[in-house]
Amino acid sequence: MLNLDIARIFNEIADILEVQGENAFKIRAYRKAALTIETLTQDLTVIAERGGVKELKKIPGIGEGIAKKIVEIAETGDCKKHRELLQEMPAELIELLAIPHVGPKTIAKLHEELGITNLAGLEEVAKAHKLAGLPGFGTKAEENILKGIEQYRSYQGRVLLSKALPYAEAIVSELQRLDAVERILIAGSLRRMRETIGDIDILVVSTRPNEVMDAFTRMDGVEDVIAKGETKSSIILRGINVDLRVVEAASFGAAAHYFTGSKHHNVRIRELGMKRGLKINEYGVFRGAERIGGERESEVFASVELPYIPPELREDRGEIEAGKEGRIPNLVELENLKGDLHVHSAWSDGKNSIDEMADAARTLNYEYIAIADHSPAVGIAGGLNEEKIPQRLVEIELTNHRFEDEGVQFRVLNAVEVDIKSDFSLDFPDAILEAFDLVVAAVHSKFSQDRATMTNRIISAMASPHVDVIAHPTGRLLGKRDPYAVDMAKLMAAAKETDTILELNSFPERLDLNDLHCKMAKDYGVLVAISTDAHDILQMRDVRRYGIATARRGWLEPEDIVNTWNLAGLMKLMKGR
Ligand code: DGT
Ligand code: CA
Ligand code: CA
Repeated sequence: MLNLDIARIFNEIADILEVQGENAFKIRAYRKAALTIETLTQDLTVIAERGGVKELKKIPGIGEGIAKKIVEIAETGDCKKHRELLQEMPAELIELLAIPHVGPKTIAKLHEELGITNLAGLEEVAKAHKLAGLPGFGTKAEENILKGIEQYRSYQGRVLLSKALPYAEAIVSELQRLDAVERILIAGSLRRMRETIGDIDILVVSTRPNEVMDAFTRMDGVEDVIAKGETKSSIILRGINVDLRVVEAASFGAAAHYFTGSKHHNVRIRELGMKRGLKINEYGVFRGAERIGGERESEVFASVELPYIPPELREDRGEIEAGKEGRIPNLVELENLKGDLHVHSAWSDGKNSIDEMADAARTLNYEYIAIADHSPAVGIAGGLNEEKIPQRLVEIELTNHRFEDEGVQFRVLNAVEVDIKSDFSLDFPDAILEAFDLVVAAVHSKFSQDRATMTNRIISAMASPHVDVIAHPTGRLLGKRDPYAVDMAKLMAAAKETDTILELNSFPERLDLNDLHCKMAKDYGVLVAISTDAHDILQMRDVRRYGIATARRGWLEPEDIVNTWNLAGLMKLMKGR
């Protein structure tokens, strides 16, 4: 069983316990274990088989009780507690947690008072206005739930990139072990790193396709085999559709190009081929009956006189014209990042100390991080208030002195994520803001303001002489919350005018700026910060890849991104400092 499956079991246990109103401490233990397991690099079942409970307990976040359950899962493939809980609470009911505006308490009430067990039931009572009568519910709550159901439906069938990518990578590493597999590649929207994924496409080169297909359809987690053939098979794996195609080595490049898409990009390439009397398909590039290329992907591009185009650009958004004119951008890469301009510490709602965040950043080869804890208005427990600012600064300076003593070139920046309130004011006065090295500002409330108001609210923050970066500029949460109404062109123009940096928040449910906004920022000459908004050290490391992918889809080059600059260059950009 994969680590991800085990994590899913613990998350489901936590969900059910939450709906049952169980002890918060217990629930957190399961969630924490799930999170640890998701990011673990070793195979948990192997650890369990070799070292049992004793070894498992050495993993941070895994205690006695959970360690025992892991051993049970490793031995039996199942967890008794999980099974029992699923009998008490139907899985369909728990799935309702994925609907925006539906939390565990709501579900408990719906279940107890109205006997609701699934989505159809919930929608029926909401439409019949039976919710508004329940204690603690009003017409507003009912409207929100109906809206939530709509949003949930519009994303159904597509999953977040961050969910599909680890599954695809697990499939690749499993199939790679087969002798029959000569080459393997993730294709489709996943290779293009779209923010959501319809299905996973995998391409294999093999001369023994039957062996590959047998292994593929028998993998752990396969819920259904939809089709099984010599060249193509299709399965449902943990709720996600996966297509596998096997081709011969001579077709690998052509197939990689074809199955990477996008469809619109492919159509354009095929047309260019036709103009040159060529036929381009998933088997190769042909002039009449003669195959003139197709083993390598670059041969497909070369056949129509184009340079190699990176997968993230293949959306027919100008990449073909750019290729013709030699303007394919030199896209930013993970290795280009020199720091992170938006992370949290235990001084607000982060989990790690400043020291721990700084040490972790050093292992990523960074030169700086900005600890941008929340201002008080956000209302989270322990926001950074006026008393804590100097206390926190002492800690930041101690960390910086330590690095100086060690002769290490690294700096922790004294930063803040200041709230842009609904009345347009910032949550700290200028006298306080000016003392920070860097000020990140963001909207966290009254998301429903109209377009003109919200646009002006953000622009007024940009006009502050202290605000350097606007964080998550549209506030969207994929599948959960639509972007707030905001005039992006006006924001871009104002950012340019005020020399304000726009954040690309790398959280996979945010990716905000999105890919199109990144391209727009480049056109406006607005600089972008690829930030993680990490609340612990693992997030700081793991979330970056999604931000980088989105920046690449937005055509951004290293010089467009402020946190690829060195510290001296970065500090020159900061307003009035
Ligand atoms: P998805 O799965 O909805 O996130 O998006 P894709 O791009 O992965 O689309 P998918 O899985 O339907 O097909 C994989 C690739 O196969 C697609 O990117 C391009 C290629 N493809 C599929 N259908 C067609 C087609 O009708 N014409 C052409 N030229 N290519 C196609
Ligand atoms: Ca796909
Ligand atoms: Ca597909």
